[in-house]
Amino acid sequence: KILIIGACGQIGTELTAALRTMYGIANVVASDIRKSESNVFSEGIFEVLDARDKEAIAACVDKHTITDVYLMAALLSATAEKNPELAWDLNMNSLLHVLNLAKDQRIKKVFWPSSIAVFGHNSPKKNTPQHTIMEPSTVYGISKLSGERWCEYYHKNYGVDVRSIRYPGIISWKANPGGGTTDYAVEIFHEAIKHGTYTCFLNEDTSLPMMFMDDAVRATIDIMNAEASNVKVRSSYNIAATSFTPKELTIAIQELLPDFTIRYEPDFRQEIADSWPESIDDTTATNDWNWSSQFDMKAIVSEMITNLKKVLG
Ligand code: VAH
Repeated sequence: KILIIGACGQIGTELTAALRTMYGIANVVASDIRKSESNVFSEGIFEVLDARDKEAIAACVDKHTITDVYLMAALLSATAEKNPELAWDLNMNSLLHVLNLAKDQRIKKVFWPSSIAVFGHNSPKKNTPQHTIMEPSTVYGISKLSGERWCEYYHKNYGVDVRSIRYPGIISWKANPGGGTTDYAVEIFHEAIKHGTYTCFLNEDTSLPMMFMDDAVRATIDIMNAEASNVKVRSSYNIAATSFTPKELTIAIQELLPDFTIRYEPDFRQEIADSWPESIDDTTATNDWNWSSQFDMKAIVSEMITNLKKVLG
């Protein structure tokens, strides 16, 4: 059985729905520090669970005979800068609790999300390689780079079957992101439809790697289902779909919403974004477990506007 920790987050919500469709609702236990309003959780098992509580996680694993854990709980980049100690505690200790359960063979498999935030100012900016200089300057990036090192260590020294992906900014309409720097790329659609205008917290030419949620969820399930021998990278895999700037996104939105206008008021998140890559090389993931993205920027804009028009009415 599967346990998703942090199931109510942006990725967790859609991952819960996808895994329940795939494996049956009774075989996927959702958990988070509190239950969200999403109708995804109106059926199936939900456990209130603090990802920092080692005993509570172990008890949940035993209660539901869990074999696979998807650990999606974390403070994202912007929030983590405001709460460094909490971010380190949650992002790091939750991973060590789950890795130790796998080391003690109380669970069989772990998925843990990393991020392009593991790269820093002196990493190559364009087509950032799978293996390169990594000097993250954010609390979130430091916790994700440390987590990658622990994942590789537990695999190498204890044979733990942990698999990981470096997510780019994720764009979705079913669940909102919380406290990230790439969140502008979700907020902009809600504001465009509701108010016809958006004040962007990054400047117009900030290019960042981005991905539609459907691609991210498929990548997550695919790497978990890949043959263990094909998962050669046990730190975390680069994956990519598209990269764009707020200006490029605005032009694409205006093709469908011609009256949309944008203003730019960069805030503290500009410095975070400036430390990250502009684009990612994901050749290794393609070679090892056949990864390929399906949604480019135009497709993302169409999906977001079509669906948000229905949801927002
Ligand atoms: C964030 N959405 O903005 C997350 C992600 C690469 C971005 O890590 O912090």
